Amino acid sequence: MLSPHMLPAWKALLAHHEEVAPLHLRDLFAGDPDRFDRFSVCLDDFLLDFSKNRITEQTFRLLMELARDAGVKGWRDRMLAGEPINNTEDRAVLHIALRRPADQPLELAGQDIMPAVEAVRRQIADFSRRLRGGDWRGFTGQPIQDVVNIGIGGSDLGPKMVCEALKPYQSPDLRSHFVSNVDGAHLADTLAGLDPARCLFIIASKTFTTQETMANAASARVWLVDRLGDAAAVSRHFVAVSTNQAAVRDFGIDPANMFAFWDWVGGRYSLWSAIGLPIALAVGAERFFELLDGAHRMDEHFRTAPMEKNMPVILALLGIWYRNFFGACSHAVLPYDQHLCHLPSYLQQCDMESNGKSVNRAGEPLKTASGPVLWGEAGTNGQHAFYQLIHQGSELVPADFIAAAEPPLETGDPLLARHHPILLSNFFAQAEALMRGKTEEEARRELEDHGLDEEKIDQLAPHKVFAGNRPSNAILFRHLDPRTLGMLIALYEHKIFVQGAIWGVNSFDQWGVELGKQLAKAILPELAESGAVTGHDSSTNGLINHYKDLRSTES
Ligand code: G6Q
Repeated sequence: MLSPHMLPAWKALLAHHEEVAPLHLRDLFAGDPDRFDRFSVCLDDFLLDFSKNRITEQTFRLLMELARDAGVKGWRDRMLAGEPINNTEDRAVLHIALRRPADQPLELAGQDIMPAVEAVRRQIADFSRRLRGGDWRGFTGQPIQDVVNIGIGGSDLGPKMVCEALKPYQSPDLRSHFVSNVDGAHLADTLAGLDPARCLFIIASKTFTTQETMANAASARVWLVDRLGDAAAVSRHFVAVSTNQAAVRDFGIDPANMFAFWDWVGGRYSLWSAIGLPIALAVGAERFFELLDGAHRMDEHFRTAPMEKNMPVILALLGIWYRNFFGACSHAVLPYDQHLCHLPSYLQQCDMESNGKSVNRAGEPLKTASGPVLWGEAGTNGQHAFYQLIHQGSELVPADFIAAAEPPLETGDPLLARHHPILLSNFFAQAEALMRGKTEEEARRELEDHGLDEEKIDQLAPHKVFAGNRPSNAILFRHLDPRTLGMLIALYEHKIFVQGAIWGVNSFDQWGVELGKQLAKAILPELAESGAVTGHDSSTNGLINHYKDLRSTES
């Protein structure tokens, strides 16, 4: 397979990087009053400002050429047409079908998949209406008050992030909980204080074999049956979301209470499927469908907008510019929105599991770097924690700033309105500070204004200098409503896709998570056996044996 570094545009970018690296964003802005207009795109009220990036018009042209040389359009069309682009698992990648209008057929292996998608949507809407309306009741006849989603990875992070993001739209009568960790503390802490008669458990697992989820599901069942005193209660308190009907039945869940999805939906791309059931229960099916509509809006933008105006393509190319030409190892996601507090960890999975690869689709070692470490935190907390490194550290950390211009519509709370301008002033200021920096001259002048003597100024000035020239994107929309959230998530999904296409990796498998699982399976029985283990390396043997000693002696 042709490595991207062999493409003419890549080579041109390498040479061009030498010219751009010394340029300062401050000067680029000073020299071009239209820079914002030149380097920003709008879709409805959703704005992407990418003008604070270390690019010139020539950089932008070359990056677009790279996308063309790498055949991004072709890969996009193959994905949208349902070709099995997940080649190591021989699967299509069709999460876009999950947010597609039902009356637009989409064929996979000669069959229109939209009727099946629509049937599950109707099942979700029906169940959500019954549960939220109090028609679906627990075993003792009480309405449900707590929904506990048990799942992990893609069966947890998406719905958890979205439920938090749409908190202002949630019904106060129904609380959402998410249990993922196999550490019993996660389940025990969640269940403490819950009334089993008013709990609904959603067992969310594509495979229905995942160790953590199955262990948590089994313990939740014991907890419920012990407290309600009848195994028959399971059918009123457990539903499943899975592709594995046989395993769901074996667990004791009536297949009538199972919500299906399909192997062409990757785990980390599955919140749009029945994996989104907790979202529909929390905010209502209509809101869930608005989320799908928003994602579809972005899908259409990705499909039809010219590359130069295409937000996912632009974000992807900028990421590649920093990763492969500036050697940036990480990328920060900084939502100035408390309700987006789980967005960084959600995107961490979506991005790092998709593009954290070191062989290409053909299994050959990559000759370029691939996905960076993605991290972040809701603003303004990060400002008082790690922003120091982004401003003055030795690493270049490109960042995405994300904010809504207004607090969510649904909340009439004046407290939010009062705080919002303070929050947004920080959103604007941090990106500006990263870009501009503070020169030595400015730093010295400030110290002089504070009345410091020459010696103190000489001593402090180097610490007060900010080099600036630190790139960022800004995403600004009106409200964090379901539709806008759908657009935002789909934007990142497609960005990740475009990057994978350029690096030549399969963004839709995740073999890297397998080895640890296999080893844990082998180690679990060893923990129960008496005597020392000897079959591993000396470190693993030593750790297991120390664990056994600690467990066999009293503290
Ligand atoms: C995501 C991955 C992974 C998966 C979990 C849970 O793309 O495939 O995070 O979602 O391992 O898997 P199950 O849904 O099968 O339990």
